[in-house]
Amino acid sequence: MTQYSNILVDTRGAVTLVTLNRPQALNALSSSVLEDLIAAFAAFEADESQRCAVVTGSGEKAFAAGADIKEMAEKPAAEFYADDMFVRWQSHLVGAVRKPWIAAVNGFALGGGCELAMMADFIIAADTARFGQPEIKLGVVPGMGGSQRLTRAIGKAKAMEMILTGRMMDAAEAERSGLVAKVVPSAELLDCALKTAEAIAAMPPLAVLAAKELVNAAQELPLGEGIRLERRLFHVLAATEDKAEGMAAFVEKRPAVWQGR
Ligand code: CO8
Repeated sequence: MTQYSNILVDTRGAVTLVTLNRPQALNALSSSVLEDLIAAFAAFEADESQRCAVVTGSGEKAFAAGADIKEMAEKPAAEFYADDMFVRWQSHLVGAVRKPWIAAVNGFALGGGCELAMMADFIIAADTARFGQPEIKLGVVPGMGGSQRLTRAIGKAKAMEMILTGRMMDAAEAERSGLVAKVVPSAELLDCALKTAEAIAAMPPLAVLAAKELVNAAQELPLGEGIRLERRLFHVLAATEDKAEGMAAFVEKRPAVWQGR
């Protein structure tokens, strides 16, 4: 298995577990973390045996406390523009990944850490989780989608208040506001995220890809177009062997065996 410097990658059956591993810097997202994540996600996407991933942070304290401020502090504006810093997060961790992945958020998810969590298909949070977009306190704004994804997730009033004040939101408020799918005691976070990922990994693979595509399309498309896309993908899935198997298995009262075709 590939060795990475800033993350740990472990496969457990059909589930890939990725752990951000810079606890001394609260798992701050440096450009080397990004390189590792890009490689790990490409491997996950290409490996047919892998069906769902979980991303979490090492240590009790943080999922990720943001982009690496020490690295950014030294960076001239022209370099931010020339590198198109942040675009690769979107293209490699969102655009190029059709399989589902879950963010298991322990402790701080701030700035780029909150944005990384929101790139996941959904977030499961420990009761210790704290979310925030504190970039304003550094003289900037979110740069990896935070202003857009947070607003879609929790609505304009709360997102505006959080982004303008830089305050943190605790796990209970994040659940109430619709930012996270569920909150569990800290000690149960990884187990819960892995079990959820295993449950998804056991679903028919083509239907999983289509379901992810459709829910994500709802964030971008007008309702009529989204509903038309849903119908088309339903029709495509109706022609698969997995549809025949799933319905036959129900009628015959036996577990289905998925082929992914
Ligand atoms: N980057 C680099 N190092 C960090 C970061 C970070 N984001 N966060 C924490 N660390 C380091 C600290 O420097 C410290 O290292 P050291 O011991 O060497 O000084 C170590 O992690 C532990 O941190 P603290 O001692 O600060 O721990 P505390 O428990 O006292 O505080 C906090 C925890 C509240 C999480 C605090 O560390 C903090 O406020 N961190 C920064 C949070 C933040 O502002 N994140 C947003 C960063 S910007 C961003 O992500 C979006 C990028 C968009 C910008 C676009 C630019 C053009």
